[in-house]
Amino acid sequence: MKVESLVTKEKREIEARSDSEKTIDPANLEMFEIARKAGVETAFDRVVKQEPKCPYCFSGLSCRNCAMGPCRITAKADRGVCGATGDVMVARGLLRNILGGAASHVDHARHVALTLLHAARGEAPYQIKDEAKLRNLGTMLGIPNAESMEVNKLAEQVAMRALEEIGATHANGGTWIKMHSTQERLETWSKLGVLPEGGMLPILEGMHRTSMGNDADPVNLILGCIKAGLADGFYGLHMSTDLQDVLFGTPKPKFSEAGMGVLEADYVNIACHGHVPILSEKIVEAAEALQEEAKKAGAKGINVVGICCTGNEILERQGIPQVGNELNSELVIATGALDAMVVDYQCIFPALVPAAQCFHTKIITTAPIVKIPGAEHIEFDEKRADEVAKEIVRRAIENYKQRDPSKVHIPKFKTELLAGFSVEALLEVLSKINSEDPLAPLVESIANGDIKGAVAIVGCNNPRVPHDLMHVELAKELVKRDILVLATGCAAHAHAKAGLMKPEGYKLAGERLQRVLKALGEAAGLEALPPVLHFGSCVDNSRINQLLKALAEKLGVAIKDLPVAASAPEYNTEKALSIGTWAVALGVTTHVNPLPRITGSEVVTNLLTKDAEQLIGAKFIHSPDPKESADMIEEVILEKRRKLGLPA
Ligand code: SF4
Ligand code: MSK
Repeated sequence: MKVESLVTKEKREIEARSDSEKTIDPANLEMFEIARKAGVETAFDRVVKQEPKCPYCFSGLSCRNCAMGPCRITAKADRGVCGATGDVMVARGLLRNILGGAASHVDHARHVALTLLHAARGEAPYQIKDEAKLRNLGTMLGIPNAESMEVNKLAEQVAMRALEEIGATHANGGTWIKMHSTQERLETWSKLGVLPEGGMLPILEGMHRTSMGNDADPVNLILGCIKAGLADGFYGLHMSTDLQDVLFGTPKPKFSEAGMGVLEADYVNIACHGHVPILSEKIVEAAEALQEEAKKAGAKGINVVGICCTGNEILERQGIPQVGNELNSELVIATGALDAMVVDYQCIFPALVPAAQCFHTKIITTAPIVKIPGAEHIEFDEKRADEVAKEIVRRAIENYKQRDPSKVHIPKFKTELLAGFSVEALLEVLSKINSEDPLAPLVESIANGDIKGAVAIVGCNNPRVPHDLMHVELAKELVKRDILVLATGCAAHAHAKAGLMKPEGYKLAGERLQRVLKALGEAAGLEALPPVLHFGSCVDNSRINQLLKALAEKLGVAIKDLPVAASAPEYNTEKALSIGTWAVALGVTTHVNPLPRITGSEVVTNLLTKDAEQLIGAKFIHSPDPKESADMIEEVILEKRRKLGLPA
């Protein structure tokens, strides 16, 4: 379809959407009217005001990388002022987006590594919660005596190695990528020249090569995208998960609840929003310690709830209930029951502040790189973590007294969920069926077709797409076809709210998958395992690669040959693009929606949606429709099964 037609079609669809077509979350639906009456404008309103979209930006055919521009490709101009073609603009724009995503995750990992370092040196009030994981990491990193060294000494060395590998400037591929990759992948990346040196260099190099007067080869720029995606996957996602598990514990399955109904009318409600558990874990502890102070202020206690990925982090380790994902974040404020929203970094809408100004809610920013005019800033310093967390919780308690009960409206909707599926936890469940060889039952079910394949549904919400609809309908379509779904990020919130993460949800699966879920669930002392397994936050996509690597090595095949796929069906962030690129680099075909800004270049579109398969064994696919997306994904899985000689 021509760009102009795509732009017009999207304009028509977005402008015509009634409230009930904007979201499938009943709590959001209930809150729309209340928010409007209170004067709260949300992303659902603003997305309409952005229509129609600029067709040049929509298709990637624009550039503002230097002051000779901004430039765009038009009927009379087939090059920018410097001579950059449309293909270059598209490839360069995509790479810059991926660099933004990779930088976010690598900086997140750097923050966790520094916290581990301070904790190990006794300078920050955190303890090592998973010593076995630390020792295992130390061994994989080749640190001598990692098995017996004093725990804090080892933690210091692991943290230093992490920081060195993030900052590596010349060694080709550090240990972090090697310890989490199969030999086949390392060789493929090496041959393509995309093995990252470390976490930061591909980002630095990427910014350099995309500035005016540098890389003008779209193919070479796409290789830069893969390199940046790999830097993200291993020095962002994997490193964050590894070190967070060491500091806060490796998740184990636990029940909790999701939906706006987790807010409590008589309690001090504090929502943690953002991405790192470094602060939110401390907020949970401080809230526990200050319950009495809240009672003195007239509340029944303190209720901490989670939003987005920091929510997923405290859910998977502490069982904290989830009030919503990204497109719930503004409407949660309109309940009038939120006393503080504490944010760290990433996915924090600046519009939270004007929304909060219509109520008594305090938006508390904490990161030196995330300040919003009108928010209260209480700078977090991990060395003073307990003190700062208590100060924040006390601010929420004080603010409870400002709450206007006549403005409180909490939707009743909430649903049970089971979260905390780390690979270690999954193996523990599987070992109840086969203690000698825990992966064997999983491999057997995949081989005989009881599990036809597995799909990771991940990523954000995007008001250009009806909220949660693609996440939920795609998952339902897949599990019905005996395809197991693993979910992270805001996708996981959507699945939880739709009941796909509670044991009874297994009834939504196809008959053969139902049998497996029941057998595994019973082994774990449950009615069944849910058909969508909660694998954590966005950085925890690393856990999915950990599982793929284990399965590939067990079966003696490459990851690219496994009957698996991934989907980010409502993505919006640059991080989702870099994670998607990493997934394709791993050999996992990845569905994305909405369309990335690449349609202006046939060269780039063909590379990513066709030629990538030859180069790397996987590609990007796109469809805006859940049923059609499931058909495309199922076809990818069936093709892999055919190649492996497995029954369909
Ligand atoms: Fe225009 Fe080239 Fe400058 Fe981009 S880098 S704004 S295409 S002159
Ligand atoms: S929080 S990156 S909106 S998933 Fe990880 Fe949600 Fe996407 Fe942020």
